Formats: sequence, C-alpha cells, structure tokens
Amino acid sequence: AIGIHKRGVQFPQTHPLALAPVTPPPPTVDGFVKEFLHELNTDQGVALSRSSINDQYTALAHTVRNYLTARWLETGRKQREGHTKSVAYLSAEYLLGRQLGNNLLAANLNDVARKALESCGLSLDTLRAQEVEPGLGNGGLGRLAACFIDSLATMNVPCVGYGIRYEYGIFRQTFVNGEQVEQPDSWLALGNPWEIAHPEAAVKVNFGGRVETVTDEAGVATSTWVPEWNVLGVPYNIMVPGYLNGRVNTLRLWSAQATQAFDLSIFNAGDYAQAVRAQTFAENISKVLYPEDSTPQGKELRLQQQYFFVACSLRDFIDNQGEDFDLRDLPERVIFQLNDTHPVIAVPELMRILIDERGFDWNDAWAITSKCFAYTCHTLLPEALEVWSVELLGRLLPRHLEIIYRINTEFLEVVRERWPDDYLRLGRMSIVTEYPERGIRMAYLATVAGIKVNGVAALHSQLLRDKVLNDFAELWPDKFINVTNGVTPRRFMKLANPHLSDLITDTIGTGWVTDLERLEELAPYADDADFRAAFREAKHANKIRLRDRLRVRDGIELPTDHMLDVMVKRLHEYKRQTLKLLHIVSLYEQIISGKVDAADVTPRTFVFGAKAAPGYRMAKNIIHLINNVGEVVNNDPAVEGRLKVFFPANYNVTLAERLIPAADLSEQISLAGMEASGTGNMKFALNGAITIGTDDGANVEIRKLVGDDNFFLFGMDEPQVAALGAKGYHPGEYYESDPRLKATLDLIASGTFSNGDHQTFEPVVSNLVHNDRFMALADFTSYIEAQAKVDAAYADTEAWTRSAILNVARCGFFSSDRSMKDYIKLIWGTNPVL
Ligand code: F58
Repeated sequence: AIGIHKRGVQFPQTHPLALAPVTPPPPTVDGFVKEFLHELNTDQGVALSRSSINDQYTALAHTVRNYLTARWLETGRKQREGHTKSVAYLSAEYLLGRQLGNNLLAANLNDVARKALESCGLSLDTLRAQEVEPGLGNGGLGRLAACFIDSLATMNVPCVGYGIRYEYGIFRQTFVNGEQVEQPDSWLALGNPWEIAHPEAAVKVNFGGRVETVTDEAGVATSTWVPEWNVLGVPYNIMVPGYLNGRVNTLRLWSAQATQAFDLSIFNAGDYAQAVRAQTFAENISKVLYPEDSTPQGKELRLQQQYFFVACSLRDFIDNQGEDFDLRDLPERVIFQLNDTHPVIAVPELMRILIDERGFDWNDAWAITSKCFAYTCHTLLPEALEVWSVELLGRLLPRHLEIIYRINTEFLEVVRERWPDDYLRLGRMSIVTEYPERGIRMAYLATVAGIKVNGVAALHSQLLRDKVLNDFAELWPDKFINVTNGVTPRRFMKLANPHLSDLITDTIGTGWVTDLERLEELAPYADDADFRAAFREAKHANKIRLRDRLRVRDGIELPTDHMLDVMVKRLHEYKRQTLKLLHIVSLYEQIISGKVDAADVTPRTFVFGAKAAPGYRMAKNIIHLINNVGEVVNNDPAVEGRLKVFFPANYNVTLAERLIPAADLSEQISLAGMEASGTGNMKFALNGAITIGTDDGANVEIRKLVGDDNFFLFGMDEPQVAALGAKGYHPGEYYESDPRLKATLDLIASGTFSNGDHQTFEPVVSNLVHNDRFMALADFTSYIEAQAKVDAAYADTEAWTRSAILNVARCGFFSSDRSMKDYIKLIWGTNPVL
C-alpha cells in the first residue's frame, strides 16, 4: 500500500555482488562511450544513427548519473548508519540552473565525456544546450538555496534539500512590442533525466475539515483533526554531487497527486469531467511556481503548496530515522532551516505530529520543536512579510491554527512577564494580528520558534535587529545573528568562466575552487603587466562568448570593444532599474541636444536582464520603457558606436553564466536599506567586474573588502534615507532643481520613446516626480557623478584591470562555502561526515 512501503528488508539470500552498490568501470573514453551507447540503446531504445539530440542528451545525462549513483548510495548508507545530525533545508524554491555541466564538473568527467562524444561524432556543447534549466525559483532566494546545497555537498555535510517539484517553473519571458508577455515554462516536456521518482514512497497530506476536542474527567482536552480531503506527495530525488569529493547529497522535491484518480461512481453515472475533477484539483498544488518575487500573494493555493511540501518533508525525515527512533532525540538529528517564511507552517506541523500522533504533551512537544528550527529572513520590505488570514488558515489547516494560537498565548505570557502592563508591546509582538484583518504573522512565528534568526548580510541583520524585529531582539538578543550570503564558485567561476578559472589555476594552483579565500594570492599579480594582459584577454574572450550566444539566442549584435555595463536582477522599484535608465537617457539627451560631443562619450553597452511579476504593473511599464529606449538609442546614428542598450528576454541562470563573466561594470543600485543582500553583486565581483553601488546589502561588505579605490560608491546611506523619509521627501524638488534630471525626465515624457505618445510612460514619469518611494531622484546626481568617475577610470586601462583583479582577489569571502561554515558554527552544529 502507498505510504507504508517498507525499506531495508533483509534478504535471506544475497548474491555477493549485491552487497555494495554497482559501480561503473573507471571513466576512460572507451568506457564512457560504452556506457553512453548502452544508455542510448537500452534506455532510449534507439540506435545512435537514429537518435535525436534529445535522445543523446538524455543518454548522456543518464551516463553521468550512473557514474554518480554508487557514491550517492554510499552517502545515504553512511548517513543512516552514522546517525549524524543533518541539515534539512526547507525551501519553496531552488533555482538550480542546468545540471549537466555542473555534474560533469563535480564528477571530473568533462574531458572524458567530451572526447567520448567526439568519437561518436557528437558535440558536448550541443548536448549541453539541449538541457532546459529547472527554473524552480524566482530569483536570489531560490538561487541561494541552490548554492547552499552545492556547498554542503562539497563540504561533506549531510544535507537533504526539501522543496516542490513544480511542473511549471518561473515563466518564460518574451517581449511583444517591447512589453513583457509570459509563457509557461514547460521544463519537463522532454523529460528530466536527473530525477528519480519514488511513487511507492508517496506521503499522504491532509487538508481542511475540523478539529474535534474532547475533555476527559480530569479536564484534559484532546484535539483530533478530522480532515476533509487529502493529496499524495510523490518524492523525486535529484543528486547533489560535491565537487570532486565523492559525496552526493539529495534534493527531494515533492509532486502532488490525487489519492484517487477518479470517482468510479460518478464516472459510471456518465460525468467523466466531474469524475476526474478531484485529480486535477490535487495536482494543481505542485503545478506552478508563484512568480511573485517580493510581495507574497495571500492565495489559498500558495498556502496549500507550503503545507504540502512541509508536511511531506517532515514525515519523510522522521520516517527515515527508523521505527524505534525516539523523537525526543530529534534536535540531535536534524536542524530544519527555514528559507524565509514559506516553510514556517512546519512549526505547528511538528507540534501536531508530536502531540496528536505521538502522544507527547504540549510542553514536551514544544521543548523538542523549539530546538529543531532556525529561520532565515531575506527581506526588509514590510509588505514582503507573509501574513496568512486566519479565515483561510482555519479553513485549510484548522488544527494548525489552534496550535498557533496556543504558541502565541504562551509566548505572550513570556512577554508579559518581562514587560508587565506594556499592552502596546503585546499587540506589536503578537503572532496574531488584527489588522487589516485577523492574520498570522509568519515571520513572528518563525522568530518565536527558531533557535536563531539570521539576516543575509551585515547591514540587513542589523536592520532586522534594530527595526523590523526590534521587539524580539530586545527579548532575545542572542537569537539574532548575521550570516552573509555567498555564491558557489563551482558554477559561477569554474563552470561559467573557464578562461578566468584557467588563468587563476595557472597562477595559484587548483585549491581556490574549494577554498576561495586563496584568491588573495592573486593580489600581487595585479601589479604584473603580463598578468593584467592575460586577465584582459580572458575578459575579452568572455565578451566574444557572450556575443556569440546573444547572436543566436536573441539576434543581438553585441559590440565586444565597449565597456559592458550590466544590470541583471528581478524588476522591482526598490532595485531602481529606473535610475539606470535615467543615466542612459541622460547620456543620450546630452548628445542629441548637442550639450556633449558623441566623440567624447565612452563607448558603453548597457545590458539589462529582468523579469517582472506578471501582476506588477509599474515593473512591466519599466520593462517596456527600457525596451523602447533601446529601440531608439540603438537606431539613432547620432550615438552610433557610443551607446547600445540591450535587453535579452528571459534572463535566467543559463544566461547569467554567460553574461556575468563578460561584464566590466556591475550595477548594484538599490535604495540603501532595501536590498537584503544581493548575490549577483558577489558573482560580478568574483568575475572581475567593478561595482557601482549604494551602501546597501552585501555591497557594504564588498566595498570594505575590495577597498574604496576599487568600488564606485554613490547615493545616500541607510541613515540618510531614513532621515530624508522622516523629514518628508519631495521628489519634485529634485526634478525642478537639477536641469539635467529635468531634461532627462522631460525627454521620456515627450514621447520620444513611445512614437510621440505621451500616455505610454506617463505613469513611470509621474510616479518618479510625484511619489518616488525609492528615492531615485534623490540619488540621481550622485549616481551621474559616480558614472563620470567610472568613465574616467575606464580610460586608464591598466588601472582598471588592476582594480578588477583586486575585486577577484579580495572577494573569496563570498563563497557559499564560507556561508555554510557560518551556519554550521553559529546555528547548526553539524559535522562533516567523511
Ligand atoms: C532575495 N529575496 C533578496 N525573495 O531580495 C536578496 O537581497 C537576497 O540576496 C536574496 O534573497 C538571498 O538572500 C528573494 O529573492 C524572493 O524571491 C521571494 C519569493 C517568494 C515570494 C517572496 C519573495
């Protein structure tokens, strides 16, 4: 029966070969060819001569997977037998990027595979291009999860990543007349060779219904949840190989399935559509990733998704501990790391399991639960903090709501004890809010339950402590810590930037890939003219690689002799793509109005990459404006050879891997105090782009490490932003008093970028002039001045290269391996298992 399948059966008779996992022969070219053809013939069922590219790609992926399988099984066995503490990373998003290249790299199979395929008349690059990236995330938060599981595998730390196997990931962005149009991302259409489904291990998840409470003679109340409907969660396992270390961790993604395919009685009565409705309904749960990147949607389906994957994951983890595992030992076995508030419903779920299913009393259950979770917050925007309406939560998860109320009651007791009679504080800190409707503040629940709460960069963590969660930090000062984000150097240097990686390895050896602080050893070479020339050569080669990709992908002709100025991230007003646009339009305006001679302008190509949440009107208007500015600028002979503006559609991990290594200038220009950390900023610096940025998020730490001479700082800092806000911000004053700004905004308002139409971009312009929540106009002058410094610096090629090299050399801190060390030391206390 589904859900109660037993594993680990002892067989009375066992062939000696079955005592250990089967390993393929050591990878030689001939051996690889044999494995590959075997996969092609037996798995795909085609001869090489008749195979499609997808057959070849799938067979190749399976071949690589086969080389990893034995290690994967070994990793699992050791983990089970060692009873070591694991990290269970709970994340609604994993923005993985393509798997093939990364797995070849981790297994050291790249050269063998390339040669083997060549000997079959195939090209590895062609097959790599066949892979559709799994885009199971929106942006930074999802990509961070992917970097973290890569690092943990590489560092030999037991970890299972839990998430949702969305049938459709983040939408595919297209542009129609400059406007964003979303297309479904059917990434599974041609199959996914990296996953292994285990339908026999499906987990049942309940929803709805009511809670029945009976009170015995002693007055002890017992609650029973009588759910109304349920779905199955089918696990799909994906390998997460460490880099060259033989460890393979697991990413387990859950797919929703109906418990009953259809209702036979209705079917027999003739209503087929009605009979399968239950199935459609259930399968909707893992159908699609919500494309909201900063304001959560309080939609029922989203809460269903959250509870669905969390319930599956807790059940899975607990069951895997074996039948006679004592749940009181759970905190020694696991730490559930909550990637933002999306999985926070796990807290009442664990309480429910302990109390309702395992018979613990409240206090014992809480003693366990309050040691098993830690919470990472990724935002500072108040509107981004999830609040679930009590009406909805009570309807979908009545027992959980009841548990949350009790957690809140007991928590408020603690607050009352510490601050008697401070009623305002009680209201402020209550997990249950009354406005605008009665709701559950998930960040507060996570803070109350978590052993630690961390922000994702130093400034962000400080603002969490001082502002967003200040009351809680007063109550529990030690709970609040910082772990600055990081990125994996395997994917974002070694894989994405082979030219630079080879240069680094030739100069300082191979160790840096797993010990990124060793990039420091490059610093002296910043003063070596030959090294600088080689560094520039790598950058130029990357521009050519990017040009070739964009030519095929988007029909763009990228100049390779311009400064490449890149702003890639989700489209959001706080990130201020409009400020970047104001800079571009202002350069253009100065040339066409004759204020500046085109010949005096540094040739620059601006590249944007950004998806807007489908329902975010202003963001979509801004995308439209960027595209239209590009259209005008790129076709105006007056700026030919000086300015180009490109916006390749559908920015994703795959494009990032080409774009970032080619960049000269990294745009990190959010309003100070708004970007929690940023991780693109780290990727750029590590690939030798220099940052122009505000004192925000991890920019602060980048600047500190690379030094003021190697970073273009501009704009207000967070205290100045707060002060201006308190005093009253009037963007119109900046518009009126800065002629350059006025001319820029007027040019947009004039219809120059909308075929003379004044209405199209009126909302963008008037929003800036009359509202400008993120103070782009206040930072405009400072930004323009900093950009002039960029031009001057770029003119001195040797000095620029020196700065770029120092950026690489001094940013080793931003490896996600270091982030993981911090989590381990400050929160998890997990040990590597060798
Ligand atoms: C991002 N958040 C932060 N949220 O904005 C960024 O500064 C940080 O570097 C990154 O997390 C990693 O810590 C982010 O990406 C989301 O995408 C959520 C998706 C679900 C809805 C709410 C936002």
